[in-house]
Amino acid sequence: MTERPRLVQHYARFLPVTAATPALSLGEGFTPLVQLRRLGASLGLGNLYAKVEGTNPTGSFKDRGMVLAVSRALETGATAVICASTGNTSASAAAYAAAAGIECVVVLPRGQIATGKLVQTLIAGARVVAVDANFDQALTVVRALAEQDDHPVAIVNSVNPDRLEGQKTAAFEICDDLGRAPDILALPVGNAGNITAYWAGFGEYEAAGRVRGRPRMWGFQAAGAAPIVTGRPVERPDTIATAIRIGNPASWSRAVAARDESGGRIQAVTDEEILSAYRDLARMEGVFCEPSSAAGVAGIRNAAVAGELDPDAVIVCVLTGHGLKDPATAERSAPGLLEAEATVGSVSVALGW
Ligand code: AN7
Repeated sequence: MTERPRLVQHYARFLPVTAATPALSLGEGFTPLVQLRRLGASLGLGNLYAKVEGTNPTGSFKDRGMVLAVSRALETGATAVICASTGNTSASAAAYAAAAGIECVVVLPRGQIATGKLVQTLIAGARVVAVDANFDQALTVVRALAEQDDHPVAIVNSVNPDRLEGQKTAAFEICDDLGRAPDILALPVGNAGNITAYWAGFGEYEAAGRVRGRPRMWGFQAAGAAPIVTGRPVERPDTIATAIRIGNPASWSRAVAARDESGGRIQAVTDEEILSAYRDLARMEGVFCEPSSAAGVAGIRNAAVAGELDPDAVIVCVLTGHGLKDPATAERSAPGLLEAEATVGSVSVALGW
């Protein structure tokens, strides 16, 4: 069999791996960079792109870091991984733990996980504990559990540095595809690991002489869960974008550093703005992401409308997860069915032809 390149091997010189690190892979990374021609034109932007992370094996960017975190957990002799999650981390952890043949334990906020993510986690055999609490409280419990000495368990939330190391690879791919660094990178911010990882990735690629310059980092939080924007933790975060319903991000200070060192911004977008961008990505570009993932596009649209963007700027929006993760929100946001009888006449009437 001819082997395609594996993500961790391809970028190994930038990652904490050695010959002793188990080579685990589900085919993560190398995701498409899609030019958003129609949406870009509607905003007066000639170089608007989407990094479509929903094409990863479990349908989100989390696989980039999880492949490394689980490989390294194996290397150090862990027999289980544990995480708190708003859904995508758990789906990814469950899949890579299954492939590695180790146990996966998940603690998550009851009733707040999109259906696709929950069933992905369960079908892969993870043991899932639902708690009547939010993500931040679930993460606090998981961190304490991981520190107990009597269980050889590795925490695979983004407080695990291997997660962020792996997630840097998305920045490398964007630079490789564009042949340069973008002017602006726009992305949703929840626990703030991804913005931290991208900033590190762009910095390392520049330092290695692969590109000149680094993008400004533009992070967007949902208005009901925007602690970095308001400057204080949100006790009861609330947004339709359940993936980023996080009130006290673990990588808060590093996200602020990425913003400030890059001359960027971290702003809030409303649920209406998120859903509008989510629908338009599907209707105008054929790109179906989950609601949270559209936060970057919503933020870019606000900036374009405010006249803050150079029409020629190279802008990449990271679409962090696949639309099929959250069928309920899709169903509520999409047009309904037309009804007809099974005759040419009746269908024509229904279509208004
Ligand atoms: C689709 O799965 O925190 O700012 O537990 O699933 O790095 O946290 C998910 C986060 C953006 C935010 N988009 O990234 C989890 C979890 C999607 C996500 C984010 C998440 P970070």
